[in-house]
Amino acid sequence: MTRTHRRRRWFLAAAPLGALVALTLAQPALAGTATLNQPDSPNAQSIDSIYRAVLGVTVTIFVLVGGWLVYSAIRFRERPGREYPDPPQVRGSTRLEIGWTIVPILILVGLSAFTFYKLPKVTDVPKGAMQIVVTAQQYSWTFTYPDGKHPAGPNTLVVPVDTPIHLNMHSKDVVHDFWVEQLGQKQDVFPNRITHTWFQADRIGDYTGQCAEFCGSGHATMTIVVRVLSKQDYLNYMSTKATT
Ligand SMILES: [Cu+2]
Repeated sequence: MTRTHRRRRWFLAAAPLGALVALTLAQPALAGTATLNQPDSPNAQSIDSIYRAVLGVTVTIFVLVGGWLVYSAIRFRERPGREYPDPPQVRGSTRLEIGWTIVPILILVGLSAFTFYKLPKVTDVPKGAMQIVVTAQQYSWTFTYPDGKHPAGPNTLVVPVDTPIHLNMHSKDVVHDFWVEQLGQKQDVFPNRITHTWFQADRIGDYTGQCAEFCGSGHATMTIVVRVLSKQDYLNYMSTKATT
């Protein structure tokens, strides 16, 4: 094996790891390019970056392995009138076997470490978040504010922009699942138990979501709208609602 060959082999082994590092470093520049919907909350952005890291590494491996396979199949195909001698018959290669054991382990350890690094940003509710009680029932959501009001009616949650919102959720009947994709993770909602999720919308506008656990014949109508207002608009909204 020549030095060039050895170098090329190491490059092929190191490329997926390099891709992981590059993706990790390039995250701000690539924001929102890999998923269908733009994440608009820190927890949703963390989920998106984990997704992009896994996608980047797996696509890199797929291209390298698939590319090598296609190249070999074309380059060494049988052609009429040409004789190819049998390639050298290799039996056992300690270096190769250690290599293809260690490289996948390093890739998996790298992806796990990145996931565990990002996970607290997905699950941990920031201190001082606005507390909202979410009550799920067949087939609607009720959002109750700290003052006990639920001004927007069922299925609509009105919140200020750039403010952490802590959802304390329970169900009156069966299992439901709160999911507004652009604002973060799915979270199951149970009877007799409180589950938590949070978000902090960084853009003004309406976000749509859906109960993500089949809960009966009206499940499809169990939609969610999170209406994000500017802080001033939110204050105006709440004061007009309080007087009416
Ligand atoms: Cu439901």
